[in-house]
Amino acid sequence: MTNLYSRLSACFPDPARPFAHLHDGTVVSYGDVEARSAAFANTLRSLGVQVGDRVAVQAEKSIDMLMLYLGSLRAGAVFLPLNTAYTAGELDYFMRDAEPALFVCDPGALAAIEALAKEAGVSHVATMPGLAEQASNNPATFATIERDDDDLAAILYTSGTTGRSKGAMLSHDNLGSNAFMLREAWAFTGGDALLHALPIFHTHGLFVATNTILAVGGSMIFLPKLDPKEILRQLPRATTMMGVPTFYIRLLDEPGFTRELVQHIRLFVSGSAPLSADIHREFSERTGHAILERYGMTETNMNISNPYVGDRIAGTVGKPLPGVSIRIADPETGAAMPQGEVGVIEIAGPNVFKGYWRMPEKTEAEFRDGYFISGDLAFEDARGYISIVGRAKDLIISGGYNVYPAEVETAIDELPEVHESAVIGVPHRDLGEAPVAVIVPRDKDFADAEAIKASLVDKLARFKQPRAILFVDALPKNAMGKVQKAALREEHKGLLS
Ligand code: MCA
Ligand code: AMP
Repeated sequence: MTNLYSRLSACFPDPARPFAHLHDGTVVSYGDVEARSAAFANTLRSLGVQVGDRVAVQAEKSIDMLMLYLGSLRAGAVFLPLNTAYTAGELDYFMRDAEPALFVCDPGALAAIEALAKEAGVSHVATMPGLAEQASNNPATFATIERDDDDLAAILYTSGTTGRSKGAMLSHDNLGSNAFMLREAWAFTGGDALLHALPIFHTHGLFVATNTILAVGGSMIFLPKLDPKEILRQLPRATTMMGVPTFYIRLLDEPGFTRELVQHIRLFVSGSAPLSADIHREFSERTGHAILERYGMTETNMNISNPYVGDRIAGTVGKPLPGVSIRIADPETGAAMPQGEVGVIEIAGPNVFKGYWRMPEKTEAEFRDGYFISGDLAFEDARGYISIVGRAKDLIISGGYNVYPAEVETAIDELPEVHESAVIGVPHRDLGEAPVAVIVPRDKDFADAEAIKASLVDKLARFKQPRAILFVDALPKNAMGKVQKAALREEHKGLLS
């Protein structure tokens, strides 16, 4: 039994038990999960989606989208969720690269997506509500297709240092092994009610939160997005919550976020970006709860975590999770670093992905001795706790979304007004860090930041667009001609605070 859905559904409780409490008061039961996911699997079949075909989805968060995810697993298809912020130009790339058999979008985007799909050779486009309606007319039973451990369950795109996005191929066992391990590590039970305000097109909201709840037959309070006031209203019904650091920063800004409100909560989890030790402490002083910080990646799911029982140490991501092998390696040679010294985190285990979609050379380049090279720099202390101190990769994480400077620089450098540019991450209280562009214009008198911003609107998702644009005569470079980003980061570190 290796189809992820079969493994999860073996843990489902009585069909009458709730799986999701929706914003409008609707309760989705485990019986509904079984029936709706079957109906979506039948719908995929009726549209000609075959085992191994990609089902791409760019749609607002909804329970139907989750049921489509489960239906896709059951039909043996490969689920491919896409950030709702992606622009047409970005989607064009994903369509051509992934060649989905079906692209599912929001109704408002249908005309634009159909035009793109035609160009890219994608034969079927449907809207999420349209697909849901078709599902309502399809049988509510489906014999889940048997899959092997290594067969693909999902592809999630992650940007790359060279600017081209790579599709991380995740197998049924990559996702299954991680979900079943996490339920033990974080002591999830069928009595848990998880406050879910994360997007469901990324690992955190789709796999870490949802699969773990399904693996214990627990329930979710399923919210469309992060709305701190709504979180305050819903917290009394929850037992646990997962979020990126921005979630906790915004909750701390709410005067109504008090110790009394959360005294019954058993666990707050943070990940996807560094949680500052200050926020960890402030949260603990306000609520009495030590946030459990953990470390993961799209390519590997969850790797390292502070303990459920034991000290959760601010500024650390904890210890390797069960079954996950971590080494802190010399970035050049791969040799293990002595304790206390900084090296690159390398990861092996059943959680590690099957490679990048149709990029065997890139895949090979990112593995060493069977370990995936994360690009995150860290050290281990005498107690075995790991602290992440930086990144060997040029990556900015804004509110939990990854922004690769190379991609933004390419878009900026294409503009006729620009000679060259450097994009850096600058500290931002709410988002952790945010992109800032430092531009050398062709005409030294050009300094129209708004014009540059306007030119990027259609090219880059909003979260990738620079929060500030600076004009300079020249970029600082080393003897090799490489831009000294560290110097730029230091110079502009106070810009957004
Ligand atoms: C929205 N905007 C952003 C971001 N989100 N800009 C920069 N960074 C962002 N993360 C834009 C909006 O388009 C809007 O643009 C403007 O900022 C203000 O929006 P706001 O209302 O503040 O946004 P929001 O809706 O409140 O969203 C902020 C958010 C959200 C709650 C932090 O981005 C979020 O839910 N992030 C979670 C991401 C996540 O799940 N990451 C997990 C990746 P305008 O001004 O034009 O209107 S998985 C992962 O990393 C690994 C595997 C792991 O370890 O988990
Ligand atoms: P993604 O590609 O979206 O999966 O993002 C993965 C990256 O997020 C990692 O390589 C880290 O740089 C970062 N990340 C995730 N969790 C943490 C954390 N707890 N602390 C610091 N960085 C993190």
